Amino acid sequence: MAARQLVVDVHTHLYLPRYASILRQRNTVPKIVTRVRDDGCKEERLVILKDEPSGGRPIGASYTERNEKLKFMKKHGIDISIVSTANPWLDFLQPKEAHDLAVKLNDDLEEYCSTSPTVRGTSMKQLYGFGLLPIVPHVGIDSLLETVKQISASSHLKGLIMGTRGIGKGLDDEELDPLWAAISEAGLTVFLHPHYGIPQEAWGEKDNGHVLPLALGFPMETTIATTRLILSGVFDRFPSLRLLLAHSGGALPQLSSRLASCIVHDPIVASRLKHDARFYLGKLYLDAVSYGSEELGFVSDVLARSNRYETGSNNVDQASRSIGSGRMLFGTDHPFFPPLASSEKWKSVVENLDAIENVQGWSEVDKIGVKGGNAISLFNL
Ligand code: 5CU
Repeated sequence: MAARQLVVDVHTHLYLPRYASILRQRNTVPKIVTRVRDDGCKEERLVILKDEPSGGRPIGASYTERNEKLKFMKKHGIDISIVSTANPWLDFLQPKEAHDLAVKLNDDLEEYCSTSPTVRGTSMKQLYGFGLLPIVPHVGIDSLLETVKQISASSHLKGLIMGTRGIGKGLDDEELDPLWAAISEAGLTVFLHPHYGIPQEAWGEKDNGHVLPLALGFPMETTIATTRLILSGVFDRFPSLRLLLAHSGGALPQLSSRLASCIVHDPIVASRLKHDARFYLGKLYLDAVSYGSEELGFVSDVLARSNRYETGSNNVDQASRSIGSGRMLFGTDHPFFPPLASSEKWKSVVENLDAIENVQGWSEVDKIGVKGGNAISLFNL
């Protein structure tokens, strides 16, 4: 029972030293550049997004050093982190380079996690990881399957992080079916995470800094990629596929009934799917990185309602609400969104924990689940 009350962060990133050193050698995005500040000191800056404002943002040890991750966890009362390489993963590499680097980074990550301290009073490690696949255009499926095998043989890697581009045609590409089969069979969880947002023209000409691509572009990318997966019938072909969506699934929960209605009115798509679109939402896992209790409550109700499409029951009562919250997992997005001023705790973390605490209608058990118990079960820690 004590283990159920641990806090587990499922959305927390890093750049392993091997990866950071590759970014330092690059002249094009993604890259790490060194510049001399006005005070004469040198600083490294990370440039990963297209049109990144003001030449990138400072990148410090929090991105690369394990000790910094552990210090951050301690400061915020986080017992376990399931760390993942931050975007853009291996997207900028050719297939052979991507494959070789994925294998090395997966070994590095296994080492990073397996040699981490244990959680006091348990045999669990403080760090587990999501591995990487060389999922880049024109990569052979064998290369992907080989890496799935490597990840599943690495006892501290509990899944893999993936962007939305697939091998060039997105994740609804049928050529990826053997990959979904292998991932499902291995019982690994796919952490689906955005990087590209939506086309820049949507943001207009005003200088809004990084706000629109991050607040809206990222979640819309996840929304679109997941919707395409649903429409392609992937969840009918691979019903045990476990997908964890970043940023609470973006706009998908809000749009799911509209999606269902559009499908019903489109016979070609409707005939392709075995279930109402809302059924598939109940098969997803969502991180709880949405910074507000109302949003978390809404999302868990939407997930709970999916149960109706499975059982035929019309109730959104406490039991089915727990089914909804049971698919949501605390995350921080560390080391992104550092505090603007040096403060004790990171606002982004405090807000996400407070949001969980204050959801109307979640029982104490539901909250303990979202903070850590759900992750312990999902990843069999
Ligand atoms: O602030 C950002 O750019 C990001 C990013 O690139 N990736 C991420 O996971 N969170 C924030």
